[in-house]
Amino acid sequence: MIQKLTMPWEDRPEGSKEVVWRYSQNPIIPRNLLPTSNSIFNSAVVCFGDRYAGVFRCDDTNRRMRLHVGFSDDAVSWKINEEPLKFTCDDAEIGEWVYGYDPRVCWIEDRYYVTWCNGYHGPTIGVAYTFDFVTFHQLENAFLPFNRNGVLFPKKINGNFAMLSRPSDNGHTPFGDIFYSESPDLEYWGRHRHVMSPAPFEQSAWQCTKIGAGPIPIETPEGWLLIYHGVLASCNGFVYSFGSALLDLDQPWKVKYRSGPYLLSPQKDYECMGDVPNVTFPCAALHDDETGRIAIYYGCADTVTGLAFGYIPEIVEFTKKTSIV
Ligand code: BMA
Repeated sequence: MIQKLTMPWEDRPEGSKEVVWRYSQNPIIPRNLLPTSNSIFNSAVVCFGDRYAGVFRCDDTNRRMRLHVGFSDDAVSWKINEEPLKFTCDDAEIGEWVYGYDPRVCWIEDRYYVTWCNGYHGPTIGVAYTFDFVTFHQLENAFLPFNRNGVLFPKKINGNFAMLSRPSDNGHTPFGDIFYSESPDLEYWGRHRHVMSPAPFEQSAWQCTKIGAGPIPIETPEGWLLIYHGVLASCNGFVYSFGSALLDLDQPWKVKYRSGPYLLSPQKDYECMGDVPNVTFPCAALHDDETGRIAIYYGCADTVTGLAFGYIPEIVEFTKKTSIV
């Protein structure tokens, strides 16, 4: 999968010192794009041949959490299938749909893998693959419940598939560390390693309650660039911002640097008002190795989808310069 030069882009606004800045046309996907959608957010997009494809979290007007497939020529304007995504699965017990949300999509070797928060006696990490975004083959759930934010690495590490995840509870989880696991076959997972905990409140409060991996990590000379969300428990409820870390290339559970300040926090109306106020939740990024440009897709207030831009080398520098490790 080669990232295209036509990825979405808008220059940093004049006078802005932000490392990551918002698209002026946000939100790019309205909540009611589908006749049956209550909200479309926390979604994953990738390059797909000469266009783009994605797996979208579309909660319907029954407020059921569903996944839908979508396509786009410019990665900004999306056509999303009205019918929910249906996985094909050899094992009826695993394939039984309960709910699904917060998908990530990752190209590894010869196909796209989807991971998502899958309802199986509580939330856990569902795994499936597709070649064409039409047929999705569902595999075994990666972990025991309860778990969320399962994010694959785009290549094998030490000969194994590798995934970050965030063990949790069956509710709104007032805690949460990021862990790393490996698997030879995407079925049996082990070598679980601790990656990082929430930061001390006095040091970096936006990430002091829980943290979770966001988009697929990006390989840079300085390590795997991980954009992750962090949560502050404020007197008005949880506030979801996002920041960045650099993980060791060979041993990605070792955190080399981790940003103290956030890259982006809920500040715009569409991030602060919606079904769940004050949420910016990144699940995907497109990037271009030649220009260093990155376009980050993030859910806004659990209602709509936004886009933010930056330069990878600048985010790497920011992560190192402000690091709290
Ligand atoms: C998390 C997940 C996300 C959501 C966030 C804020 O636990 O459910 O999908 O964006 O809460 O509501």
